[in-house]
Amino acid sequence: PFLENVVQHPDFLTGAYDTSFIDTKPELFDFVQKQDRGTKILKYIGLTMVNGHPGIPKLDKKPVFDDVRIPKISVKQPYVPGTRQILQEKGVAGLQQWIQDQKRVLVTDTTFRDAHQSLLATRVRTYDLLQIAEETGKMGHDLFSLEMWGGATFDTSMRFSNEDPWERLIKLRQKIPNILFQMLFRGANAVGYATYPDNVIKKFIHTAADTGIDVFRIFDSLNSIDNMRLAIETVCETGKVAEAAICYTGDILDPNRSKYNLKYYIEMAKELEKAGAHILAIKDMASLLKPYAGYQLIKALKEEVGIPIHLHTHDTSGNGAALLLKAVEAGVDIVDTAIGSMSGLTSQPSLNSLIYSVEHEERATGLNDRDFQKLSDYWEDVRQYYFPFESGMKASSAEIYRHEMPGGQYSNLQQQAKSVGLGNRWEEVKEAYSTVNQMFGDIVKVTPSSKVVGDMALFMVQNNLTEKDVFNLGDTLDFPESVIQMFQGYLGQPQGGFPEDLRKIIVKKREYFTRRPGELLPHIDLEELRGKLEKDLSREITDFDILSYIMYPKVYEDMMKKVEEFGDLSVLDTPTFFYGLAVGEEAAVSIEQGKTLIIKLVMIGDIQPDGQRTIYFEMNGLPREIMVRDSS
Ligand code: 3PY
Ligand code: ZN
Repeated sequence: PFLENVVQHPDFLTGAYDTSFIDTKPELFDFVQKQDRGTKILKYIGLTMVNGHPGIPKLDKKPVFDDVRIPKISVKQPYVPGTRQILQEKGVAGLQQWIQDQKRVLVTDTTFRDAHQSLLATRVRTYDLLQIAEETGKMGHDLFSLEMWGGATFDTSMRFSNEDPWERLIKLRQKIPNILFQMLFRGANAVGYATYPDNVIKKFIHTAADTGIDVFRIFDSLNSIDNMRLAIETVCETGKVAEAAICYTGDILDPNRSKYNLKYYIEMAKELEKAGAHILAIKDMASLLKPYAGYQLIKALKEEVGIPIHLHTHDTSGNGAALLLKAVEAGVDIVDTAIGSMSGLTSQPSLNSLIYSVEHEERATGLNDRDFQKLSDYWEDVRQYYFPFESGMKASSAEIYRHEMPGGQYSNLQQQAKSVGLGNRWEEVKEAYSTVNQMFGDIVKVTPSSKVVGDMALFMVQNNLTEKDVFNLGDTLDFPESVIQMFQGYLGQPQGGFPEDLRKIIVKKREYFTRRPGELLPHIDLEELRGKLEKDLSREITDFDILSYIMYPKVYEDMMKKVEEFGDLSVLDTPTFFYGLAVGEEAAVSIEQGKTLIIKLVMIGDIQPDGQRTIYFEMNGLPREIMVRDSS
């Protein structure tokens, strides 16, 4: 390694050295860590070559991808001040006033969060977000916000990408200083699937606000306002924007489905305004809000509440663009859309198409279609890398009105079904999803309640159970833990409560309660936890670590083990991360500012009797061999 350092030193390469070369260059002895990082990365690439990436069927050959088109803009081009500066300069009330003063319809771009959560099982990596971040900031300065965090991204970045979600936030913030950053926050469930103690909710919001989140879209998976109040109040304390959501389910136009009617939503909206919300979101997570229903709902809300209205929908039904138009006519203030090539189907309707659909009209977006086309070109290219995570859905589907599965859940549940061997029974899983909803009393389905419905649907299909079987055999069935807990009251209460007969069958002898679950959970002593983690992991533990650990203890620990084993994998380009290298191919891996490893795969050795293979690489021109276990 010492010799490696010498021959690679810039002064050595240019000949600018004399006899004091070694004495004056202590960095030449700095090889232990450097070699270590390189070795870890080689080991990861070797394992990926031999065994494939977890969750991706092993391919014979690395796929060939088109070059990525990155829009050419000058690094000197300044960032035009945007909504973030309005919030910083005028505060929340000033921002609210500014929104109300706009004639144009304002636009949120969800590409960095919900679009890939909905299309690609939430797998888009920080690398690909960072590569387009500066361009997005510079070209997208007229956007209202970028939804770029929260929802499932927090879990999946650690679970599947080995990435710290907080680092993603910090790095994106550095590159996009001018547009409001928006996150999806699951109320008392934060960014997890369970209810967390009140002190954790407060700590999470304060930390996220300090780290760069400006707009918190807060919802509750059963539309329980009691579960949302603390989050709304805490966001208000931070000086950031509390956007409270009504989750839309059912059909306000259908006289036979009166549980969630117009009156229900208007009352909920008024209560959220009273609770301190600065913006009201209509969260149509499953693409159920039909265009004319949307018009009626927004018209009524504009009359009944004084805060701006932000519409979130998915395009699963194919009626998304029509809904947006009707919403614009009804006076909606802000709408969610995704960049063209990441839009449609289970994702949001297309931002690029919206620009044209209201162009030359009074409420035109003011966004530059050419710039957004360039951003769309980038995502079209990058999306190819993630092909194993595509849902296979080829066209919009009106069956969504029947199964009511949220867009963000569709591709994720499909992956979950595959992982338990139900890939070829996906049709049955969707059908069961709808049956379970009715069994549960027709509830709002959005994370985490939607995950519970999904878990129950998988459970029924896996065990070949009908609705009748569940009632007849209930006493003998071990229901999934998430289902038991929801019926115990751990997510709060749905409109009208849970059906009593099913509760008895599911909860059995366990206790259940109907109070706000957050009230019952003891606070977590964060400093005690910090001490414990510092001891266990022998390193300094930040607030980020503590919060990640509380949300996902096992996922966090597994991520830390992988970081220990492979180092920081966020530095790898996505094709290398998922598919390794082709023989003879080179990857330039920038491990830190000014330090790049050039890694070339030379050959994969034959499998040995002990199951090991030797992988022959070159790293910065020097041969390196790595032994990895072939698990085939
Ligand atoms: C999430 O909570 O992740 C969602 O996207 C809900 O729609
Ligand atoms: Zn959504």
